[in-house]
Amino acid sequence: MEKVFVVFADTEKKEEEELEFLELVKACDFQIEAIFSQLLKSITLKTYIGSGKCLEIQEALQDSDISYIIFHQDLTPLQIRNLEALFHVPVMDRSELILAIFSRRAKSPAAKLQIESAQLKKMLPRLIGSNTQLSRQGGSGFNKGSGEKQLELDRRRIKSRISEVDRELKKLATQRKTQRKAREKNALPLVALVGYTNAGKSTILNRVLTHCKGKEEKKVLEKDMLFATLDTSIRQIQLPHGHSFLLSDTVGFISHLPHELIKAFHSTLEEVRYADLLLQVVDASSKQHNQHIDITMDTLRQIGAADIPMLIIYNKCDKTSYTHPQIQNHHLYLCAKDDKEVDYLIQKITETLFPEKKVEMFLPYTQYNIYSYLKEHAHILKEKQEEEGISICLYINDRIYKKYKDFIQKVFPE
Ligand SMILES: Nc1nc2c(ncn2[C@@H]2O[C@H](COP(=O)(O)OP(=O)(O)OP(=O)(O)O)[C@@H](O)[C@H]2O)c(=O)[nH]1
Ligand SMILES: [Mg+2]
Repeated sequence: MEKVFVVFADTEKKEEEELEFLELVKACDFQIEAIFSQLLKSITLKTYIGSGKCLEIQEALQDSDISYIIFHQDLTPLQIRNLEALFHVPVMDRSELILAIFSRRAKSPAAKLQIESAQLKKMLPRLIGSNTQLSRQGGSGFNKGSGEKQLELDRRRIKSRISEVDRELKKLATQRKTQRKAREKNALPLVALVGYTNAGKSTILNRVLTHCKGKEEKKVLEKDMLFATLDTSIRQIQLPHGHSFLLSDTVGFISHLPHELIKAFHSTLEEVRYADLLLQVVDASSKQHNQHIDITMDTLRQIGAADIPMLIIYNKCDKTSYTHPQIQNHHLYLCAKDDKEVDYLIQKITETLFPEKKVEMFLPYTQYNIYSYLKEHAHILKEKQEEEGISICLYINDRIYKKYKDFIQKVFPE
């Protein structure tokens, strides 16, 4: 495990943010050797932190084998350059740390390319008068240059690699578009899980899957770790009475998600834009959950998905004093780890996607095939055999309503 120093320096103390940041550092598999905190009166332009704190870090670096010094805030290229010159150790800021996590976790070709594109774009403006960046980006295949000529060469190579990667990404986006078209042909509604990282999105996907299919093999990774999920997974969910829908799980959001990353992930998140229903999962046990909702809404606006109907799932209620399961309009209070509570969610999704009417029908005995069909595809409440046929009271969806309109005798008010 690589050892790191973490630096918190801000004009005010932000405890929750700091705790989250330490989780991010751990998610990158770093071992935290020391934490340096400074309450700043003002930000020092050249080095972000003050000279006294720089000295303290320099002293701590002696006889240590630290791989990175990680700053909680985003730094300017100049600040990074100055700090690296001072410490002789690579310096990472928040954006770079998030990119490093993504880069270590990415598995699919699309995710790998998206991260490479983001890393290269972030690296480019820093390549002016410095060559320390290239040597530590690891995996991008560029050697440490020396002198301006080498630097210019590196810049050109990076630019051409960016074009290459973006071309590949476009190809993958076209493939996804074809897959989406095929799905649209199937006319299955798409439900997308969205929300802050670690809220329980993947857990919900797995529970809904198990509940509806009882299959284990198509499960996705759920883990108490920030950014456990990077790729979009889509699963078909079969409901009773013949309904089906698609459920997608995707990368979680976080505050200050690097701008380059959002752009790079645009096509992955594109699935979300085509959803018929969003399930925003919120970790109700987090003190920051209202802020997490704001950040999720902001991110949804950025990807053009803010107007899609949404259910908000306050998850992990077992760790709170909220009553659960509980449904209040579009808000659900749940513990996704409890199978019975997942039932409520499935019920709510079904009602939202396939709204049903309560009706009374009369089917002559000559139409027994319709009766068999309804037994399988609708929710029959009451039935009575009469002389000429069967009288049934049942819930039916719009499709069935239109198909067998002629046999409906009464529609109950909602
Ligand atoms: N106590 C409790 N823990 C839960 C609940 N739901 C999920 N978890 C745990 O929360 C952690 C994160 O769950 P995930 O499903 O991986 O979260 P995610 O939203 O997919 O996270 P990312 O993919 O990292 O964005 C796991 O350790 C789950 O076991 C719940 O209702 N109660
Ligand atoms: Mg996940």
